[in-house]
Amino acid sequence: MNDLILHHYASSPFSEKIRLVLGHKKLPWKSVLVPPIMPKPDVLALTGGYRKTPVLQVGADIYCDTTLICDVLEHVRPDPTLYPPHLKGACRIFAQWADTALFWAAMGYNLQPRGAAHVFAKAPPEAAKAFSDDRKAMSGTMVRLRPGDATSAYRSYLRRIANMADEHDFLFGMEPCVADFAAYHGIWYTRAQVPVLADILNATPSVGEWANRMEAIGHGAMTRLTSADAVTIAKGRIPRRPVPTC
Ligand SMILES: N[C@@H](CCC(=O)N[C@@H](CS)C(=O)NCC(=O)O)C(=O)O
Repeated sequence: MNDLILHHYASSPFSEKIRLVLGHKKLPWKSVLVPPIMPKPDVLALTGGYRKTPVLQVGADIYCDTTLICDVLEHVRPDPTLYPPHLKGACRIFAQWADTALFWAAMGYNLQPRGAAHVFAKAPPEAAKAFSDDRKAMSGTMVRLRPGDATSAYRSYLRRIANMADEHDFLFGMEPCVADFAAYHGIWYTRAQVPVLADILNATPSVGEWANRMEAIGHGAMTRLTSADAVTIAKGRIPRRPVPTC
């Protein structure tokens, strides 16, 4: 089995989703830190143009998008499962909602001016502008929620998650499934990256307790690798043949 190589950066919420899945499945992994903004020559060389984060590399195979990466990791180590049989449909549909509606509400709230000022407080002044320009260029015509709308939506979504966390340790039962990992990462950003805005969580204590349980899963056994070494590994391996999925 080739090593699992995650191309990611520390403050990336979708990367946190996968770091925790790796920890939950007790899969050892190699960490390649990538730039949060363009240019990303090694990432693009591996992916053929996809620039988002994270990306999973297994030998010469490159997997883009965390929904696919979760499936790959489930295939590599089925136990503990991300998709309990009786919840297979519900947890995937919930995860899709969490990775989109919940994520964009959370990030619209997290990166309102006070949050962005906190994130870039220790960076040179041009860093905030470079980040904002990069994301505008990446998003094209996508309409982002205004901070006030994002705050209302986030608050309401947190109440819905609290309804679930009030009932059991994790959202769908006593063990985490893909729904928990997808719901957690935007909330992780609030707690870990913009603690100045974390008071929004005070109204839903069970969400904080659930988030503590998610955080406790940890990232498992990780060792570092340079992106140049990752490219060399990809060059030296033969890609697997695609397998049909259903
Ligand atoms: N649908 C994608 C979304 C990934 C995503 O939007 N990641 C953010 C970082 S958390 C990103 O790519 N930002 C731009 C970048 O890193 O270049 C997935 O599930 O992997």
